Amino acid sequence: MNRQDLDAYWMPFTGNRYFKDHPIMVTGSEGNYYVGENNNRIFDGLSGLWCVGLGHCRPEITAAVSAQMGKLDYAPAFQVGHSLAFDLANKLVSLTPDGLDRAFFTNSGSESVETALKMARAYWRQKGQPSKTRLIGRARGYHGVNFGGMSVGGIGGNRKLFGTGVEADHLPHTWMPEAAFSKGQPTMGAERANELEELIALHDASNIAAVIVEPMAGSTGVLPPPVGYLNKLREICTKHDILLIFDEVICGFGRVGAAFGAQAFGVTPDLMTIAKGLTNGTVPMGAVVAKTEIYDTFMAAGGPDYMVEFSHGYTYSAHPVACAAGVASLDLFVTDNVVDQVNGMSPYFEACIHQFDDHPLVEDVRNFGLAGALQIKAQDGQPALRPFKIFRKCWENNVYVRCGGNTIQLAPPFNASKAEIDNLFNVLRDALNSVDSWSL
Ligand code: PXG
Ligand code: PLP
Repeated sequence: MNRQDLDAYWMPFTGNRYFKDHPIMVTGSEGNYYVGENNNRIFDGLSGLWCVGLGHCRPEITAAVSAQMGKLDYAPAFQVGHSLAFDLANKLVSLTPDGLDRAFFTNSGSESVETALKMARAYWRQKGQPSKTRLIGRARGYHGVNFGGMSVGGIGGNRKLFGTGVEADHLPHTWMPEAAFSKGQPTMGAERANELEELIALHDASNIAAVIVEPMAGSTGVLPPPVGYLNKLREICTKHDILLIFDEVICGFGRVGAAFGAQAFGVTPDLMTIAKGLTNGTVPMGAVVAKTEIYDTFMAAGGPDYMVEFSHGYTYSAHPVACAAGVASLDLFVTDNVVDQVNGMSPYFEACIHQFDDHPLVEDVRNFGLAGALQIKAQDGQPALRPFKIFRKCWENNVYVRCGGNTIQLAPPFNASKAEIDNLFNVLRDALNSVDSWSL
């Protein structure tokens, strides 16, 4: 493409100026690989943006989506149903923890977060406790980019340009230098959950609607929860009648070696937000799964039966094509035995990633399930520079890894072989070793 043909598209979360001077493009995808412009095959070391865990262009999903396009391309989301939406909800709640049995569909993780936050506030209002409106997130939490999610999120760079959002407080993050190079969950840091008691002392539980956290923070650099941390959050929320929301957008559908983070870490939230793996990334879709009691509260307070109980929804909620992709993806999640795949490969992945523990440019290595991150030492006071260069170097060598802040993040497809994992880490090591001899 000519340089000027790249101008019109304002790319998301991208350094547009560097990109358009040094574009990298994909032309196709198959299995665990992208096809590059020279017909080269590029290993997908982050499963897209954490969403294509089942691998690309799975024929079962392609067939379901193609057939759906020719059969029912759109259905009004409000006041009209189609059977795939109900099928998908049933399959979804068969995977979520017992008691989380009501699914509300959205089109992305960000929309799922907005939906869950609104559900939480409205729930308390319907229960006759309208002062319970405050929302609590966590430093280094990522909950998408819309106003609510941005506000409960704990990433300065995603907030500082955008002015006042939704009022929110933040728990401290769980990263501790003393726990660097932990394998899997750190054994220290659970006490940071007690900060929730401090926020409750400050605001009073009668003013707090919900706490939202990722079970394992993903995009801020793979931060597995310290052992016991989520249990403490659960106990405190239960004690004070505060809803606990797990943002499972990355953890969901196998990445952490269970259907959801809730099962992997043995803690059940009141609401969970999901997206990404729900359709294996193929068609945009998300969902909020709520406890039955939350749904029942809305129904009981809803007035006459024909009245809308929850004034919320999207034109494309439960879009038929997305539902077709979702049903096919959840079927593959089961028939591929994704949970076994991930638990089978994660010890090898852990051993490989921790071979970087003594690398001079690496200041922490974190992993859980088939997710991992290398925290890279800053260069010239620029924490994101080396990771960006490493990403570009790996790409040149036909491996896609993600740079985010001061980290390199890895989330290979669930069926990645040992040879593919070896190649991923070999290319990454070469990039780390040569990164300082190369300037942008
Ligand atoms: N919550 C969590 C926990 C997420 O990881 C969202 C909400 C928002 O989802 P949408 O679909 O609106 O993007 C996410 C998304 C990265 C990366 O590089 C991570 C995400 C998105 C893009 C890049 O790690 N997570
Ligand atoms: N803006 C306008 C003018 C609309 O009419 C609508 C939906 O009807 C929206 C925004 C919201 O769009 P969506 O339902 O796709 O989120």
